[in-house]
Amino acid sequence: MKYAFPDNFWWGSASSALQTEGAREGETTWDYWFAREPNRFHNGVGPQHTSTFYQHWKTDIQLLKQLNHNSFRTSISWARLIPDGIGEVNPEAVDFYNQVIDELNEQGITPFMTLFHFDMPMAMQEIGGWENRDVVEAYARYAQICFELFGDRVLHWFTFNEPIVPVEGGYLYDFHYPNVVDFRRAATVAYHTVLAHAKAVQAYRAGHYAGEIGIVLNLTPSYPRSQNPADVKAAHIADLMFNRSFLDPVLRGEYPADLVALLKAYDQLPACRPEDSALIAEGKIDLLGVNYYQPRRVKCRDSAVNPQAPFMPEWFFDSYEMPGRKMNPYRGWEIYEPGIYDILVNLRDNYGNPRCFISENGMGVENEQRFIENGQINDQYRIEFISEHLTWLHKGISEGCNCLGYHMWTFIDNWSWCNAYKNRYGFIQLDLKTQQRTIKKSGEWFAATALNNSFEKE
Ligand code: BGP
Repeated sequence: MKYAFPDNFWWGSASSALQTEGAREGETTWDYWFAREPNRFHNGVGPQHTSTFYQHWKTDIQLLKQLNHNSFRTSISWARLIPDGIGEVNPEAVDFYNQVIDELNEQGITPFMTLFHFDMPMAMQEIGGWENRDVVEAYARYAQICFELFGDRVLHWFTFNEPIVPVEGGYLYDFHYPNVVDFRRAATVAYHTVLAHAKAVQAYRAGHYAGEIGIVLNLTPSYPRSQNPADVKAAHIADLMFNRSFLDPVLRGEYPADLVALLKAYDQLPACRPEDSALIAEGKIDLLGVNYYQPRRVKCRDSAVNPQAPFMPEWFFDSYEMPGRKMNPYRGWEIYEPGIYDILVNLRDNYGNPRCFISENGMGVENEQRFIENGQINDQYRIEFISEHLTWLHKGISEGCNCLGYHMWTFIDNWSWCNAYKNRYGFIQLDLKTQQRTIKKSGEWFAATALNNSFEKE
């Protein structure tokens, strides 16, 4: 069967500044943490060992062209542009981003720009990071500076990438700096991120720029183990905490009432100011990026909560390991292709069918060299992964979902936070020693699909 996509469908991939650029001035929390606890990073490889986009951007953009991308998302590094977060703009950073943006446009590849992809300038973290409202102001200034500098040529902006992840990693589950475990502080970080988002949207609207502004959320559909009311309630609470805590403010302009009531009941609400709700209402977006990697399966708890334990989302659910689930064993994530369709249908039916696109989807695999045939990685599993997801995406579009494109994570194998280079995601293989780039089979498959705006599958 042939799966054809709408005209002008966005075909591309996503990456981020910190994971690709290397050679950075301006310290981030990642540099600081790595210097102190290198053992937290796979094989002790830190954020300075990234895929050298800062040097190779021009030839890398040629490779994007070879992959027939018509669009590409990366991020601006706040710490590169404004090393102390709040002061002088670094002219070299302005030159660098200008060159990248201009080259992308010249090559017919529409740049999509994220303003914050997990990379907090250390100077901002030192004053409390997202717990401090001054950082919200500093971010709003940074966003405004980006719009002024690049807004004439970048027409698709994203305030944040996966804003729930720094909340989970940094303040609940100890996999990002500052390694705090404290729900109330986590809720404050999440709340201030929403305020920062809304301030950036406000500034963008006030500047009457030519393009559009949105956010990228990692939506993990919450599936209950069964239709038993206790399981259904567990899935509902997980959905409120991990999806709707950002989805509702950015699409509806307000928080779900039952999320607020739940946090209030457990005395976990952040400090709010009366003027905040009007600001949040102004943060409604034009375009939603959806990152989809895995579903979340939950069941009700089997045991009582230890009242002495720190308050956690898991007070309300246990994760559920569905027998027979398909796994990506390298990343430990379930692969569930219909999830992409369920997300789109939920957006269509419950959120007014917003303009959206798949901004990340991908499969990290370890030791891909074992698949080399005639000098090229033959990653059939990735082609299978993409085409299966695309058939579900296609079904969503044919049923009226407003999905405008599909971007893969990622372009060239890049540095993956604490996993460093353990799992490879790229269309293009990176030789860490020589920095040589070689297109994988999946890259060729994607290039053909993008060119034809369609693919064939049994
Ligand atoms: C997303 C992030 C990316 C990227 C990807 C793969 O959550 O937006 O930055 O890293 O996941 O995940 P990981 O690198 O953790 O394997």
